[in-house]
Amino acid sequence: GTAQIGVTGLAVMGRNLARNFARNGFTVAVHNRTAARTRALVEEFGHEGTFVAAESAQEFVAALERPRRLVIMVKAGEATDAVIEEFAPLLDEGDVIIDGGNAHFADTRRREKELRERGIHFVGVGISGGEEGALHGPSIMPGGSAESYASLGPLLEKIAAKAPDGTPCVTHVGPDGAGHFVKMVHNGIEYADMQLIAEAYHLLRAVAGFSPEQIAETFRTWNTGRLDSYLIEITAEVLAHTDAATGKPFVDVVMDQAEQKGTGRWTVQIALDLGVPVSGIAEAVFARSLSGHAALRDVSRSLPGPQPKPLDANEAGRFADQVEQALYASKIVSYTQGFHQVQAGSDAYDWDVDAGSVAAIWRAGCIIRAAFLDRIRGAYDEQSDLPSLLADKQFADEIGTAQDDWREVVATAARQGVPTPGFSAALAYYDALRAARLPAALTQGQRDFFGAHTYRRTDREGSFHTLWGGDRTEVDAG
Ligand code: NBP
Repeated sequence: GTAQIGVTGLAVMGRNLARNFARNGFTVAVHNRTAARTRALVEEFGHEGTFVAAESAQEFVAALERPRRLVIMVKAGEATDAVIEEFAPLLDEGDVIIDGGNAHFADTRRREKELRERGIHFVGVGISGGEEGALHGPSIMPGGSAESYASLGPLLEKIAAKAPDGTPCVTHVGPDGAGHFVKMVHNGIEYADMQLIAEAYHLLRAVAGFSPEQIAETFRTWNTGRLDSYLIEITAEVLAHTDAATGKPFVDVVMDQAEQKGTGRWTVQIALDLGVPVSGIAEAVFARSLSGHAALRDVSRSLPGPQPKPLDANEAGRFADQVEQALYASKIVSYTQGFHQVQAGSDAYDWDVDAGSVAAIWRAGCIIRAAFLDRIRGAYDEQSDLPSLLADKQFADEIGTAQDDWREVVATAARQGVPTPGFSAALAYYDALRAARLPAALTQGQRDFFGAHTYRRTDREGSFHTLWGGDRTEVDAG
């Protein structure tokens, strides 16, 4: 075969990824279960590069240069297993199967192990940036063996997004499921970012009394500063958009029930398993599910509580500045939590993930791309074993500066009855970490009371139990 890479699964993502490889000078074998898609791709985009269209699995495999590199871009789940089972028997030792779908990292670990035992490299790759990213340069998060990255990396570096300093947004994240794990956390952080922006919007609308167009303008201004990011940019676009049918702001005619495809939920599920407090991401996932409970919201609408009273113009401008501080501080916290989860996954599965490299490859191509990520990369560059982003002096200083406004915004939201689960959870996380003593001591006492679960003491080693039902003396519990 002559093709340096093959792509099977030519729906929107696979097609754009294949075109991206071809536009970068690679010969690309293309294949799809339904051959009409393969023919359509070559007819429409054949002029963009060198494609080898394959109708059958055998033809596809034969078209590939060895060791073969074969990208699967099909619907995540059973389809991925079906395609692997179709191709694996046709491959030779040392060939590389790449799954670019949104797989759960546990599935990737299972597939990698099974294929490794058959002599085939399996690389689970997180790809972020949607269809545009796939075509013009996504952020790419490959897992799998170091050996497979040696063969695959140079191709991925060509097609990946480039950070402002020119570095390709791809790195070997770590073995087996590390790439898909990091992609999952990326999506969790994306949920949190979106929720925080939504809360800022809600406050500017209800408390500052701004119109959607004014809020778009505010976000455009924020986007020239430290909040400079793709999500803030598109938020301004959405808010400035007018619905053609009604002439109303677009945001006012869209049903206020958020949907989700599930990667944010995975992040929280896995965080629970790993015991990582990703409260910001969890609140973002729950906020979407709450919004979808239409019947529950209907019966709750008449519950007592304040109606927000818009501020006068002077106060509104000052409040908007405070909201910017609250948004920025909350964003630092949600990235702190996300990076904690990356670290915890890396420790649990022995991946040795380099947090700074992860921040670096999120700087462009993906949905959470932002100037901010270069700051995070810088923090890890300075100290690669940084225990928490909040341990970075600059981030700590910035939160320190923001905190009065942040507290004021959360307090105002509570007084005016505007829900801000993201801002509030982030602030609670921050204050819990700062606390000299937590009421967890009382929790331990309660657990010992009803379940003899024992506790440790501040002044001595060991485990202890108090005889709560008896004379309340303390006994050594080992
Ligand atoms: P879809 O997720 O809609 O999958 C459609 C593709 O899967 C078609 O090529 C279809 O072939 C193929 N397929 C299915 Br369905 N079942 C199959 C089977 N049993 N055997 C062989 N092929 C099968 O495509 P997509 O939206 O392009 O996404 C592809 C992957 O990329 C997904 O895992 C997705 O989660 C991930 N992803 C998507 C985005 C995005 O923005 N859309 C972003 C990042 C990652 P057919 O043509 O014969 O039906």
